Amino acid sequence: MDILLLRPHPGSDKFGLGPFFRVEPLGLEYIGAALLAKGHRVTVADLRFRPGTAAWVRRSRPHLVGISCPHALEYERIIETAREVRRVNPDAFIHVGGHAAAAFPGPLECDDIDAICLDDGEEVVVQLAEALDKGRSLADVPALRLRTRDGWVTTPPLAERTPLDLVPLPARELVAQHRSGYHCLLFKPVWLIETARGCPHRCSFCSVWQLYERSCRERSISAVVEDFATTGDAVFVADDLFWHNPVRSLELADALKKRGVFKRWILVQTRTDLLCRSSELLAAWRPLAKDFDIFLGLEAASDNGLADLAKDSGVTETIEGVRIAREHGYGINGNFLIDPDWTEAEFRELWEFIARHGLQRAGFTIRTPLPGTEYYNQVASRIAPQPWSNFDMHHLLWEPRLGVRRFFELYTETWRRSILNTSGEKSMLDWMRQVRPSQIPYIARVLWRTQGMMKPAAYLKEYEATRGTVAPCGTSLSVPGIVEPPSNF
Ligand code: B12
Repeated sequence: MDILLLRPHPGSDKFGLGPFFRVEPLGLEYIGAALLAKGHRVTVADLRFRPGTAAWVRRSRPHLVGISCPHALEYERIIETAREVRRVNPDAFIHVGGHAAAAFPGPLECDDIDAICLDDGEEVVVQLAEALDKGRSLADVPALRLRTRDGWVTTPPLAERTPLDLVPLPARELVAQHRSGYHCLLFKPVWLIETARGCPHRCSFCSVWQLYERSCRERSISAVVEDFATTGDAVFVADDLFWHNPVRSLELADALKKRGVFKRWILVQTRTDLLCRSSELLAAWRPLAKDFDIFLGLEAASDNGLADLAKDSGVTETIEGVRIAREHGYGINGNFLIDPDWTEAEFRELWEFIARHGLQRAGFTIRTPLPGTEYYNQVASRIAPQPWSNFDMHHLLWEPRLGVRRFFELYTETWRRSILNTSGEKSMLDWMRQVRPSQIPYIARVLWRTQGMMKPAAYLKEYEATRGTVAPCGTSLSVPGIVEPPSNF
C-alpha cells in the first residue's frame, strides 16, 4: 500500500522559541519503519520545510494518509491539512495520531478525518493498513476513534502498551531530504533520539503521564546504542524523564562509551529531585558530549507553588539539583510557569529566586490547562471561546487576576530579566562575540524575535485579536464526551 505520513507546520508559533527548535518527526519515522517492515511504500513529508500538501498527495498517490498532531495548539492546522488531502484525493483514508490527538481527540472529530489513533502508532497504523488493504472491518483495529455512519465510535484498546523494541530503530532515511533543516538554536543538523517513554510523576499541567497512566517503557540498551552510534553530532533526547532508571542509565552510559560514542552536544530533560540523587549518573554521562545541556521543569519559586502543581518536589531540590548538575559541568536550562491567578507578590518572588540562584537562562510560559489533563477538566468552564492555537503556553485563556494589561506588563518584565534581554546583562555584542561569523544572522533573528517577548503591546494585541473566535470544527473547548463501544458497521 502507498502511505503518506505528514508532519504539518504547527501554525501557531508567533510567540516562544518553537521556530528555533525544529526537530525530526521521530514518531512518524518509527511508524514508517513498522510499515516498511510489512512491505508498504512510505513517504514522510515534513511540511515545515516543504509545504504544499496537495503536491505531496499528488506525487505519492496514497491510499492511507497519516497526519501527526503532537500538540493541542495544532488542532486547527491538522484539520486544515486533512481538508486539503480530502480535496485532492477524496479516496484516501485520513488518519490522525500523535500525543495531543491520543490524549484529547474530540476537537479532531470532523468529516475530513476518518480515524484518530488513541495510542502509539507502530501497531495501530500497521493493523489499519492491513485492514484497509484486505477490506476487513475497521472496528477490529485497536485504539481508534473511528468515524462511522452512526457517528464516532471507539475501538477496543491495545491488549498491552506497545513495547518500544517492537520497532528497534526509526526509519531516519525517510526524512533524509530535510535533515539539514533540523536544528536546536545553533546546533544544526540535530538528531532526535528516544531511549524511554513516559513518566511516573503526576504534575498537574502535563498530559504525558495521564495518557500513559504513569507508565515508563524503555528501549533495549543495544537499540539505543545503535541509534546513538549511527546518528550525528548533536542530539536532543526526547525522553520525558531522562535518567529515570539509575541502573539502566549507568549501563547505557557504559555501553555508549564502549561503542566509542562521543557527541558535540546532547540535550536531555529531567527533574531536579532526580538530579539530587544522581551524582554518580551525572558523572558517568558527562564525558559523552562536549557540551551537555539539561532542561528542567523548574515550574515555581516556592514550595507552595510547586505543591499547587503536584510537582512532588520542593525548592530545596531545585537549588540542590541545579548545583550538583553545574558541579558536573552541565548547562542548565529550564522553565517556570506563570499563573494567570498570580498577584504582584508572586512575580516578585520569582524574580528574586532567579536572581539569587543565577537562573537567568530559564524561560517562562503561562500555566495552561492542556487538554488531556485533569487540570483542563477542572478549569474548562473558565476558558473563554478561542482557537486551539492559543494553547501554546504564551496566551491567556481567561482574564487574569491582575487584569490583562498588568499581567502582561509583569510577564514581559520577567522575560526582561532573562539572559535573552539584549538591553540587560548580556548585550547583542556579547552574543555576537560568542558565535562564528556565519552564525551571526541566525542568532540576530533569535534575539530580535525574543525582544518581542519583552513588550506587553504584542501580547495585548494578540489577546484582543483572538477573543471570541472558535475552532472551525470538532468539539471545541469541551471536555471529552462519554466513549461509546464500537457499533457494527
Ligand atoms: C520533541 C518535542 C517538541 C519539539 C517539536 C516536536 C515536533 N516534531 O514537532 C519542540 C521542542 C519544538 C516542542 C515544542 C513544544 N512543545 Co513539545 N514535545 C516534544 C516531546 C518532548 C517529544 C515528542 C517526540 O518526538 N517523542 C518521541 C516519538 C517517538 O513519540 P511521539 O511523537 O509521541 O510519536 C508516537 C505517538 O504519538 C504516535 N504518533 C505520532 N504521530 C502520529 C501520526 C499518526 C498518523 C499516528 C497514527 C500515530 C502517531 O506514534 C508514535 C510512535 O509511537 C513531547 C513529549 C511527548 N511525550 O510527546 C513534547 C510535547 C508533545 N510538547 C508539548 C508542549 C506543551 C510543547 C510547547 C507548547 C512547549 C512550550 N513551552 O512552548 C512547544 C510548542 C511549540 C510550537 N509552537 O509548535 C507537550 C504537548 C501537550 C499538549 N497536550 O499539547 C508535550 C506532550 C510535552 C509535555 N510533557 O507536556 N516540542
